[in-house]
Amino acid sequence: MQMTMRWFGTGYDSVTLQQIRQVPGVTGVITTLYGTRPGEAWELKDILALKKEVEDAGLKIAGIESVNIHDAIKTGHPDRDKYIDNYIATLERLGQADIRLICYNFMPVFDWTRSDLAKVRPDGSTVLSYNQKIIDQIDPNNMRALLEKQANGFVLPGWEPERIAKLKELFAMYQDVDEDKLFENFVYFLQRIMPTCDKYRIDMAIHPDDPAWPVFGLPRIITGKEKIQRFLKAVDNPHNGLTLCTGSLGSNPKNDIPDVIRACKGRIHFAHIRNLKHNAPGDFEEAAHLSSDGSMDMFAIMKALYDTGFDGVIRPDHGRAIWGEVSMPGYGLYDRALGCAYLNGLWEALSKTDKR
Ligand code: CS2
Ligand code: MN
Repeated sequence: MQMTMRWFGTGYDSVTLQQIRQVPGVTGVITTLYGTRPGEAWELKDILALKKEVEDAGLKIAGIESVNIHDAIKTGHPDRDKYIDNYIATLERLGQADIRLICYNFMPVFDWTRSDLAKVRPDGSTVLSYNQKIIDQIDPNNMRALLEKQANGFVLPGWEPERIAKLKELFAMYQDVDEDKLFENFVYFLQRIMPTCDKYRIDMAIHPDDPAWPVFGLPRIITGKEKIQRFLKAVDNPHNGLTLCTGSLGSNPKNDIPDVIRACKGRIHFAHIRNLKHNAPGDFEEAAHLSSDGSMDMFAIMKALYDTGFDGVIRPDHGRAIWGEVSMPGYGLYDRALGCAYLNGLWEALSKTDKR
């Protein structure tokens, strides 16, 4: 496996490449052209400039998170082919720049959803949390204001202000899109991009829905093992794969993550590893990566990856805000660096135990 950290780019991230370079075992970053909008074709020169900046700092671009998908593609709007052509142009240019891993999601309207971005834990750290009872009382039109207030001045990933500003129009676009329709549109998109992925050997890695159930009445299609297997089968190409995000899939405690890992052997191209603490059904908060701080068995998760021969890219996912750090919620340096050290330790123990 290749250990990486997510980096949003100069001007968008409080963490620097120089800091990431000093986290033991981290050799690459997962990044994006954060200023682009869903539906845009990325320019090769912008991709190459980003690549140069990362490489000048002694790191590599291990993959892109995300190349976001325009809502016309998700809703099957008559305009969708134009946006898929742009997506293909972006993939070609990334392929030309030798970047071969793309994380993206197919969630309607909202990317991840949380009810609080700074819940205080007993040790004084703060974390992102979700409580369905609170979400049920929120008008989705107020979600943006609620999250922005707690974003420490950063633009949140997937919550592009220009897009979210047109929330009423967005909800209207999805009015007739149920789960089946969304799935059909997803398959249509994948079938159109696969020839380009084959040509450049690009691995597409869909991110699971977060949380793993419908929110605000919007359909969700990547929520658990059966649905994941359904989409892997629908487009049965090794380049059509999964981002195994433990925090997103694990939001539903019924999802047995080691079992999902074993069932998707060979199709997991990217792993987001983080821990959650479940308080009650539909009520969870993020935790430190260490198993004992949350509800998940991180050893069992890493072991399933190890045992299935996972050799893809991995990153610690959201961390807690600790030691007074101010950053984009979930994306500070300190707790994610602790996460890297811990996950690297589990991996070293797994591989040395195996070899002896
Ligand atoms: C990420 C997602 O910060 C997060 O929660 O895991 O925003 C993820 O980057 C997207 O869903 C992938 O497109
Ligand atoms: Mn994730």
